[in-house]
Amino acid sequence: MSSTDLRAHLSQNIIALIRGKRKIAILTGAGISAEAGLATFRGKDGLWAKMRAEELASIQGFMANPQLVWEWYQHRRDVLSSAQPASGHRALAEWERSHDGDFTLITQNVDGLHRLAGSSNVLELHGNIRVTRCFKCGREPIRGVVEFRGEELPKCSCGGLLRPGVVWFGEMLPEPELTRAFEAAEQCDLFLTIGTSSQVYPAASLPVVAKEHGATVIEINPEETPFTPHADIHLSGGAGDILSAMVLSLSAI
Ligand code: BV8
Ligand code: ZN
Repeated sequence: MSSTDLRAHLSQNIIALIRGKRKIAILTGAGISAEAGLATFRGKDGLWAKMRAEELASIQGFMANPQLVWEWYQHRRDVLSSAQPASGHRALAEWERSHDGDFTLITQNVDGLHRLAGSSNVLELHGNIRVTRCFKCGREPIRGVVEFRGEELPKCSCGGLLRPGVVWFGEMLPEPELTRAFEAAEQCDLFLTIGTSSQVYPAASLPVVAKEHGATVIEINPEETPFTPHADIHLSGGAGDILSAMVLSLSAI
Protein backbone atom coordinates (compact mmCIF):
# COMPACT_ATOMS: atom_id res chain seq x y z
CA MET A 1 0.00 0.00 0.00
CA SER A 2 1.52 3.39 -0.97
CA SER A 3 1.97 5.89 1.85
CA THR A 4 -0.79 8.12 0.43
CA ASP A 5 -3.23 5.18 0.29
CA LEU A 6 -2.07 4.27 3.75
CA ARG A 7 -2.74 7.81 4.96
CA ALA A 8 -6.17 7.82 3.34
CA HIS A 9 -6.91 4.40 4.81
CA LEU A 10 -5.72 5.54 8.25
CA SER A 11 -7.50 8.95 8.20
CA GLN A 12 -10.95 7.50 7.42
CA ASN A 13 -11.28 5.28 10.42
CA ILE A 14 -8.36 5.53 12.76
CA ILE A 15 -7.02 9.06 13.03
CA ALA A 16 -10.37 10.37 14.33
CA LEU A 17 -10.39 7.60 16.94
CA ILE A 18 -6.78 8.25 18.02
CA ARG A 19 -7.14 12.04 18.07
CA GLY A 20 -9.56 11.86 20.98
CA LYS A 21 -7.32 9.77 23.23
CA ARG A 22 -5.35 11.53 25.98
CA LYS A 23 -3.59 8.65 27.76
CA ILE A 24 -1.51 6.64 25.31
CA ALA A 25 0.61 3.56 26.11
CA ILE A 26 2.73 1.80 23.52
CA LEU A 27 4.53 -1.59 23.59
CA THR A 28 7.25 -2.25 21.04
CA GLY A 29 9.18 -5.37 20.09
CA ALA A 30 11.98 -6.36 17.75
CA GLY A 31 9.89 -5.66 14.65
CA ILE A 32 10.29 -1.88 15.00
CA SER A 33 14.08 -2.32 15.04
CA ALA A 34 14.05 -4.76 12.10
CA GLU A 35 13.84 -1.67 9.89
CA ALA A 36 17.05 -0.42 11.51
CA GLY A 37 18.78 -3.58 10.29
CA LEU A 38 18.60 -5.49 13.59
CA ALA A 39 17.47 -9.13 13.31
CA THR A 40 14.28 -10.10 15.12
CA PHE A 41 14.17 -13.21 17.33
CA ARG A 42 11.52 -15.49 15.88
CA GLY A 43 11.38 -14.43 12.26
CA LYS A 44 12.52 -16.81 9.51
CA ASP A 45 16.08 -15.42 9.60
CA GLY A 46 15.77 -14.36 13.25
CA LEU A 47 18.32 -14.64 16.03
CA TRP A 48 16.68 -17.79 17.43
CA ALA A 49 16.59 -19.46 14.00
CA LYS A 50 20.05 -20.93 14.48
CA MET A 51 20.20 -21.49 18.22
CA ARG A 52 17.68 -22.07 21.00
CA ALA A 53 16.69 -19.06 23.04
CA GLU A 54 17.35 -20.87 26.31
CA GLU A 55 20.97 -21.58 25.32
CA LEU A 56 21.72 -17.91 24.77
CA ALA A 57 19.34 -15.85 26.88
CA SER A 58 19.20 -17.67 30.22
CA ILE A 59 21.29 -18.01 33.38
CA GLN A 60 21.73 -21.74 32.68
CA GLY A 61 22.91 -20.98 29.15
CA PHE A 62 25.42 -18.42 30.43
CA MET A 63 26.75 -20.71 33.15
CA ALA A 64 27.05 -23.60 30.68
CA ASN A 65 28.84 -21.61 28.02
CA PRO A 66 29.69 -17.99 28.92
CA GLN A 67 31.96 -17.69 25.86
CA LEU A 68 29.11 -18.51 23.45
CA VAL A 69 26.74 -16.11 25.17
CA TRP A 70 29.37 -13.34 25.21
CA GLU A 71 30.14 -13.94 21.51
CA TRP A 72 26.43 -13.64 20.70
CA TYR A 73 25.95 -10.41 22.64
CA GLN A 74 29.24 -8.93 21.42
CA HIS A 75 28.09 -9.64 17.84
CA ARG A 76 24.76 -7.91 18.50
CA ARG A 77 26.57 -4.93 20.11
CA ASP A 78 28.86 -4.68 17.07
CA VAL A 79 25.87 -4.68 14.68
CA LEU A 80 24.10 -2.14 16.90
CA SER A 81 27.11 0.21 16.95
CA SER A 82 26.36 1.27 13.35
CA ALA A 83 22.55 1.17 13.61
CA GLN A 84 20.44 4.29 13.57
CA PRO A 85 16.81 4.69 14.71
CA ALA A 86 14.36 3.65 11.97
CA SER A 87 11.39 5.73 10.83
CA GLY A 88 9.13 3.98 13.35
CA HIS A 89 11.36 5.05 16.25
CA ARG A 90 11.45 8.62 14.92
CA ALA A 91 7.68 8.75 14.42
CA LEU A 92 7.05 7.66 18.03
CA ALA A 93 9.47 10.31 19.32
CA GLU A 94 7.67 12.95 17.24
CA TRP A 95 4.28 11.74 18.47
CA GLU A 96 5.39 11.94 22.12
CA ARG A 97 6.66 15.51 21.56
CA SER A 98 3.42 16.70 19.95
CA HIS A 99 0.97 14.74 22.15
CA ASP A 100 -1.07 16.69 24.70
CA GLY A 101 -1.54 14.08 27.43
CA ASP A 102 0.17 10.99 28.90
CA PHE A 103 2.52 9.09 26.56
CA THR A 104 4.32 5.97 27.86
CA LEU A 105 6.61 3.98 25.60
CA ILE A 106 7.24 0.44 26.90
CA THR A 107 9.81 -1.57 25.00
CA GLN A 108 11.03 -5.17 25.07
CA ASN A 109 13.97 -4.12 22.93
CA VAL A 110 17.41 -3.81 24.49
CA ASP A 111 18.93 -1.74 21.65
CA GLY A 112 18.33 1.74 23.09
CA LEU A 113 17.07 3.05 19.72
CA HIS A 114 13.92 4.69 21.14
CA ARG A 115 15.97 7.01 23.37
CA LEU A 116 18.42 7.61 20.53
CA ALA A 117 15.45 8.72 18.39
CA GLY A 118 14.47 11.24 21.09
CA SER A 119 11.73 9.40 23.03
CA SER A 120 11.95 10.34 26.71
CA ASN A 121 9.34 8.42 28.72
CA VAL A 122 10.76 4.97 27.83
CA LEU A 123 10.44 1.83 29.99
CA GLU A 124 13.05 -0.82 29.02
CA LEU A 125 11.44 -4.01 30.34
CA HIS A 126 14.27 -6.32 29.23
CA GLY A 127 17.23 -4.08 30.07
CA ASN A 128 19.82 -2.62 27.73
CA ILE A 129 22.46 -4.51 25.74
CA ARG A 130 24.95 -1.67 26.13
CA VAL A 131 24.96 -2.11 29.93
CA THR A 132 27.34 -4.62 31.56
CA ARG A 133 27.04 -5.83 35.16
CA CYS A 134 28.55 -8.46 37.42
CA PHE A 135 26.91 -11.92 37.39
CA LYS A 136 28.00 -12.37 41.03
CA CYS A 137 27.66 -9.04 42.87
CA GLY A 138 25.43 -7.17 40.41
CA ARG A 139 27.68 -4.10 40.27
CA GLU A 140 28.11 -2.24 36.96
CA PRO A 141 31.84 -1.78 36.32
CA ILE A 142 32.97 1.81 36.47
CA ARG A 143 35.46 1.38 33.63
CA GLY A 144 34.29 2.13 30.09
CA VAL A 145 32.98 -0.16 27.42
CA VAL A 146 33.44 -3.87 28.21
CA GLU A 147 34.12 -6.04 25.16
CA PHE A 148 34.71 -9.75 24.59
CA ARG A 149 36.99 -10.54 21.66
CA GLY A 150 37.47 -14.24 22.31
CA GLU A 151 40.22 -14.16 24.91
CA GLU A 152 39.77 -13.75 28.68
CA LEU A 153 36.09 -13.51 29.78
CA PRO A 154 35.43 -10.04 31.26
CA LYS A 155 35.60 -10.11 35.05
CA CYS A 156 34.41 -7.84 37.88
CA SER A 157 36.74 -6.51 40.60
CA CYS A 158 35.03 -9.02 42.92
CA GLY A 159 36.23 -11.83 40.67
CA GLY A 160 32.74 -12.61 39.32
CA LEU A 161 32.01 -12.89 35.60
CA LEU A 162 30.59 -9.81 33.88
CA ARG A 163 27.42 -10.22 31.78
CA PRO A 164 25.23 -8.05 29.53
CA GLY A 165 22.65 -5.98 31.46
CA VAL A 166 19.64 -7.64 29.84
CA VAL A 167 16.82 -9.76 31.32
CA TRP A 168 17.19 -13.47 30.57
CA PHE A 169 14.50 -16.17 30.64
CA GLY A 170 13.64 -17.03 34.22
CA GLU A 171 14.88 -13.65 35.48
CA MET A 172 12.66 -11.03 37.09
CA LEU A 173 12.01 -7.90 35.09
CA PRO A 174 13.34 -4.62 36.53
CA GLU A 175 11.35 -2.56 39.01
CA PRO A 176 9.97 0.15 38.82
CA GLU A 177 9.81 -0.28 35.02
CA LEU A 178 7.48 -3.29 35.27
CA THR A 179 5.13 -1.63 37.76
CA ARG A 180 4.94 1.58 35.72
CA ALA A 181 4.27 -0.44 32.56
CA PHE A 182 1.27 -2.17 34.11
CA GLU A 183 0.01 1.13 35.57
CA ALA A 184 0.19 2.69 32.08
CA ALA A 185 -1.65 -0.29 30.57
CA GLU A 186 -4.39 -0.08 33.22
CA GLN A 187 -4.86 3.69 32.96
CA CYS A 188 -4.50 4.35 29.23
CA ASP A 189 -7.39 4.85 26.84
CA LEU A 190 -5.33 3.88 23.79
CA PHE A 191 -2.77 1.04 23.67
CA LEU A 192 -0.66 0.20 20.61
CA THR A 193 1.30 -3.05 20.40
CA ILE A 194 3.89 -2.73 17.65
CA GLY A 195 6.34 -5.22 16.13
CA THR A 196 6.09 -7.97 18.71
CA SER A 197 5.13 -11.62 18.34
CA SER A 198 3.31 -11.36 21.71
CA GLN A 199 4.90 -14.57 23.01
CA VAL A 200 7.12 -13.40 25.87
CA TYR A 201 5.61 -12.73 29.27
CA PRO A 202 4.91 -10.71 31.28
CA ALA A 203 5.27 -8.08 28.45
CA ALA A 204 2.72 -9.91 26.27
CA SER A 205 0.06 -9.49 28.98
CA LEU A 206 0.20 -5.67 28.79
CA PRO A 207 -2.17 -5.26 25.80
CA VAL A 208 -4.53 -7.77 27.42
CA VAL A 209 -4.56 -5.71 30.64
CA ALA A 210 -5.17 -2.52 28.63
CA LYS A 211 -8.13 -4.14 26.85
CA GLU A 212 -9.54 -5.46 30.13
CA HIS A 213 -9.41 -1.89 31.50
CA GLY A 214 -11.38 -0.46 28.59
CA ALA A 215 -8.64 0.87 26.31
CA THR A 216 -8.83 0.72 22.53
CA VAL A 217 -6.01 -1.60 21.41
CA ILE A 218 -4.34 -1.34 17.99
CA GLU A 219 -1.81 -3.92 16.79
CA ILE A 220 0.76 -3.00 14.10
CA ASN A 221 2.48 -6.01 12.57
CA PRO A 222 2.84 -7.41 9.01
CA GLU A 223 1.82 -10.78 10.46
CA GLU A 224 -0.87 -11.99 12.84
CA THR A 225 0.08 -12.91 16.40
CA PRO A 226 -1.66 -14.72 19.29
CA PHE A 227 -2.95 -11.29 20.33
CA THR A 228 -4.49 -10.38 16.95
CA PRO A 229 -7.96 -11.88 17.72
CA HIS A 230 -8.14 -9.62 20.79
CA ALA A 231 -7.05 -6.39 19.09
CA ASP A 232 -9.71 -3.80 18.23
CA ILE A 233 -7.77 -2.99 15.06
CA HIS A 234 -4.92 -4.92 13.39
CA LEU A 235 -2.93 -2.77 10.95
CA SER A 236 -1.02 -5.14 8.72
CA GLY A 237 2.24 -3.57 7.62
CA GLY A 238 5.62 -2.24 8.68
CA ALA A 239 5.94 -0.09 11.79
CA GLY A 240 7.82 2.67 9.94
CA ASP A 241 5.27 3.17 7.16
CA ILE A 242 2.22 2.97 9.40
CA LEU A 243 3.55 5.13 12.26
CA SER A 244 4.95 7.79 9.90
CA ALA A 245 1.58 8.02 8.09
CA MET A 246 -0.27 8.04 11.43
CA VAL A 247 1.82 10.83 12.97
CA LEU A 248 1.64 12.87 9.75
CA SER A 249 -2.17 12.59 9.70
CA LEU A 250 -2.41 13.43 13.41
CA SER A 251 -0.38 16.58 12.90
CA ALA A 252 -2.58 17.71 9.99
CA ILE A 253 -5.21 20.19 11.25
C1 BV8 B 1 9.89 -13.54 34.13
C2 BV8 B 1 16.93 -11.55 26.42
C3 BV8 B 1 9.41 -13.98 36.43
C4 BV8 B 1 17.25 -10.15 26.10
C5 BV8 B 1 14.62 -12.29 26.18
C6 BV8 B 1 3.80 -16.59 31.93
C7 BV8 B 1 3.28 -17.44 30.98
C8 BV8 B 1 4.12 -18.19 30.16
C9 BV8 B 1 5.53 -18.10 30.31
C10 BV8 B 1 6.03 -17.27 31.28
C11 BV8 B 1 5.19 -16.50 32.07
N1 BV8 B 1 5.97 -15.75 32.92
C12 BV8 B 1 7.26 -16.04 32.69
C13 BV8 B 1 7.35 -16.96 31.67
C14 BV8 B 1 8.59 -17.50 31.13
C15 BV8 B 1 9.19 -16.58 30.08
C16 BV8 B 1 8.34 -16.58 28.83
O1 BV8 B 1 7.58 -15.64 28.59
N2 BV8 B 1 8.52 -17.56 27.99
C17 BV8 B 1 7.80 -17.57 26.73
C18 BV8 B 1 8.78 -17.82 25.58
C19 BV8 B 1 6.72 -18.64 26.82
N3 BV8 B 1 9.37 -15.24 30.58
C20 BV8 B 1 10.42 -14.96 31.37
O2 BV8 B 1 11.24 -15.79 31.73
C21 BV8 B 1 10.60 -13.51 31.79
N4 BV8 B 1 10.88 -13.46 33.21
O3 BV8 B 1 8.73 -13.58 33.83
O4 BV8 B 1 10.35 -13.58 35.45
C22 BV8 B 1 9.44 -15.48 36.43
C23 BV8 B 1 10.65 -16.10 36.72
C24 BV8 B 1 10.68 -17.51 36.74
C25 BV8 B 1 9.54 -18.26 36.44
C26 BV8 B 1 8.33 -17.60 36.11
C27 BV8 B 1 8.30 -16.21 36.11
C28 BV8 B 1 11.80 -12.90 31.07
C29 BV8 B 1 11.42 -12.50 29.67
C30 BV8 B 1 12.61 -11.83 28.94
C31 BV8 B 1 13.39 -12.87 28.21
N5 BV8 B 1 14.51 -12.28 27.47
N6 BV8 B 1 15.78 -11.97 25.59
C32 BV8 B 1 17.83 -10.10 24.71
O5 BV8 B 1 18.80 -10.82 24.46
O6 BV8 B 1 17.30 -9.33 23.90
S1 BV8 B 1 13.31 -12.74 25.21
C33 BV8 B 1 13.33 -11.99 23.68
O7 BV8 B 1 11.95 -12.02 23.23
C34 BV8 B 1 13.72 -10.51 23.64
O8 BV8 B 1 13.91 -9.95 24.92
C35 BV8 B 1 12.52 -9.83 22.99
O9 BV8 B 1 12.39 -8.57 23.51
C36 BV8 B 1 11.41 -10.73 23.41
C37 BV8 B 1 10.13 -10.58 22.60
O10 BV8 B 1 10.42 -10.83 21.23
P1 BV8 B 1 9.78 -9.82 20.16
O11 BV8 B 1 10.27 -8.44 20.44
O12 BV8 B 1 8.31 -10.00 20.09
O13 BV8 B 1 10.48 -10.29 18.81
P2 BV8 B 1 10.04 -11.49 17.85
O14 BV8 B 1 11.19 -11.76 16.94
O15 BV8 B 1 9.46 -12.61 18.66
O16 BV8 B 1 8.83 -10.87 16.98
C38 BV8 B 1 9.07 -9.80 16.09
C39 BV8 B 1 7.73 -9.39 15.51
O17 BV8 B 1 7.94 -8.25 14.67
C40 BV8 B 1 7.06 -10.44 14.66
O18 BV8 B 1 5.70 -10.58 15.06
C41 BV8 B 1 7.15 -9.88 13.23
O19 BV8 B 1 6.00 -10.23 12.47
C42 BV8 B 1 7.16 -8.41 13.50
N7 BV8 B 1 7.81 -7.58 12.46
C43 BV8 B 1 8.81 -7.92 11.62
N8 BV8 B 1 9.13 -6.85 10.85
C44 BV8 B 1 8.32 -5.82 11.25
C45 BV8 B 1 7.48 -6.29 12.28
N9 BV8 B 1 6.56 -5.51 12.87
C46 BV8 B 1 6.45 -4.24 12.45
N10 BV8 B 1 7.22 -3.71 11.49
C47 BV8 B 1 8.16 -4.48 10.86
N11 BV8 B 1 8.91 -3.94 9.88
ZN1 ZN C 1 31.22 -8.33 41.08
